[in-house]
Amino acid sequence: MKMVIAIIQDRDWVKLSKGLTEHGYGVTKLSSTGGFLRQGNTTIMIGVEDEKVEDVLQLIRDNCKKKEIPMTLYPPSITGLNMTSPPVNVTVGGATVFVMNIEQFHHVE
Ligand code: 2BA
Ligand code: 2BA
Repeated sequence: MKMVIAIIQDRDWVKLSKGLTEHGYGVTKLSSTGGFLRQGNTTIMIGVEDEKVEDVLQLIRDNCKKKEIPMTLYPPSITGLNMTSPPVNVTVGGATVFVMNIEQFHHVE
């Protein structure tokens, strides 16, 4: 058995959890914070049989693609000026994934 731990963007959680549960996987979500940007992200834990790891990774790839979103870097609230800089495309998304061996799994009734 493996434990897949993935750090994903908050915005990808709803779609990914839907995909995982529809495929019969158990998943637990933790609210987390990235140490570099110090912004919220989402950490998920998925306990799966070894042979299902690749399927889980594919669901993560399908639902956590990197994407370019337009962002205004210097809004008036920061510059204090009554003008907005043109939006620039910023790349966000993807996932950071760890796969760990699990020695034992118990579901206590
Ligand atoms: P939940 O995901 O909210 O699941 C609550 C209950 O719903 C589960 O109870 C199970 O009976 C059912 N369930 C969950 N996912 C399902 C699915 N894909 N298809 C059909 N039924 C599903 P428990 O199995 O006792 O799990 C309690 C909580 O433990 C879960 O809350 C989840 O947070 C965590 N969990 C369970 N299995 C997990 C796993 N393999 N990996 C990570 N977390 C798991
Ligand atoms: P990513 O590498 O895609 O990482 C996204 C988030 O995944 C990270 O958020 C962190 O919460 C988690 N993460 C990444 N690598 C990890 C690891 N080895 N162990 C545990 N957690 C890990 P942030 O820390 O806020 O980082 C956001 C983005 O900033 C990163 O995207 C990366 O592009 C950049 N970055 C992070 N640390 C950096 C550093 N020391 N120097 C330069 N750029 C950095």
